[in-house]
Amino acid sequence: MNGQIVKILSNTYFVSDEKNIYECTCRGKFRYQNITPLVGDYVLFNEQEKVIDEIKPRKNAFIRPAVANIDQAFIITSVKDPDFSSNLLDKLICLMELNHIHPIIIKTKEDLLTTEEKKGLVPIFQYYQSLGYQVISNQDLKEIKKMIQNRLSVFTGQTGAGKSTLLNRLNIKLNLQTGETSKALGRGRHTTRRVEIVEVENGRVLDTPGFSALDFDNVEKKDIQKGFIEINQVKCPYQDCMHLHEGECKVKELVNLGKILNSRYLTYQKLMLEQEAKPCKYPRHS
Ligand SMILES: Nc1nc2c(ncn2[C@@H]2O[C@H](COP(=O)(O)OP(=O)(O)OP(=O)(O)O)[C@@H](O)[C@H]2O)c(=O)[nH]1
Ligand SMILES: [Mg+2]
Ligand SMILES: [Zn+2]
Repeated sequence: MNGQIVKILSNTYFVSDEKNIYECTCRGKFRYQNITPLVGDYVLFNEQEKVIDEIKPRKNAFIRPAVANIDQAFIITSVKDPDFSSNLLDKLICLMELNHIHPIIIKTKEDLLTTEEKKGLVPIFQYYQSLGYQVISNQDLKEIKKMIQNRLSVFTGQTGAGKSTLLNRLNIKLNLQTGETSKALGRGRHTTRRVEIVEVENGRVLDTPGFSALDFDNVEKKDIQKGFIEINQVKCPYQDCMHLHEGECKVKELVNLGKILNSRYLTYQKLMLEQEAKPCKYPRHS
């Protein structure tokens, strides 16, 4: 039978065929083949024996959190408590772009801002919109419900940003655990500890503990550019310009002119320099 893994608890794989959920085990062969089943995996399983026989090819896969086959990502971005972090937002957008997953920004906690503070953020979010990223408020439940239909979406973002809270509002039957931000940040860990697919309005959503340890390990320095779409399309005089130390650089010029958001360039620069500093994981033998 065909199904999808919706939750994993130690060695139990919860497989849904859209009607029922079966608590399955896995064939030992996966271990030898070095395959780790992930939440989101489409599988062939035996409903009598309750065992997964085969994992179908993946559209995409992440290591932390371990999820597969995502159609779209909602980056849950709090503007206060925890404070708005352009750095995290840009890293998450970059990671999604590199995996060919369309990111959508959902703002939370605008109710905690003064009118002045709110005004200050307007041009920033407008900039993201100008890049083609939709920006919606977590108050706009109708729009969000429309967007999650018939897809597998992931909710990601900082701990305490309000991912589980929003899911609970989208489906009042869910009753997912939510936490006080100060406690979550103080503990340095997420209220949501596991990845789980939940059903919302004909769509499926993955509640996650965020992509806190962002996975840039397997990303090549040159690829980071592709995650910053406005930077990637600039043609510099020097063809292989990394837009870092080069002299005549159009990107840096556009940043100085305010055409490229400075905070995004800073995140780009930081990521590139971090990649540069990393020891080569797979040294080449001559
Ligand atoms: N004022 C305000 N508080 C909110 C809003 N959204 C969420 N919260 C609160 O923020 C706190 C954290 O929310 P959670 O939903 O647990 O956050 P999370 O993103 O799931 O966090 P992790 O599971 O730790 O990754 C809770 O106390 C929520 O009530 C909002 O729009 N406004
Ligand atoms: Mg949560
Ligand atoms: Zn350049």
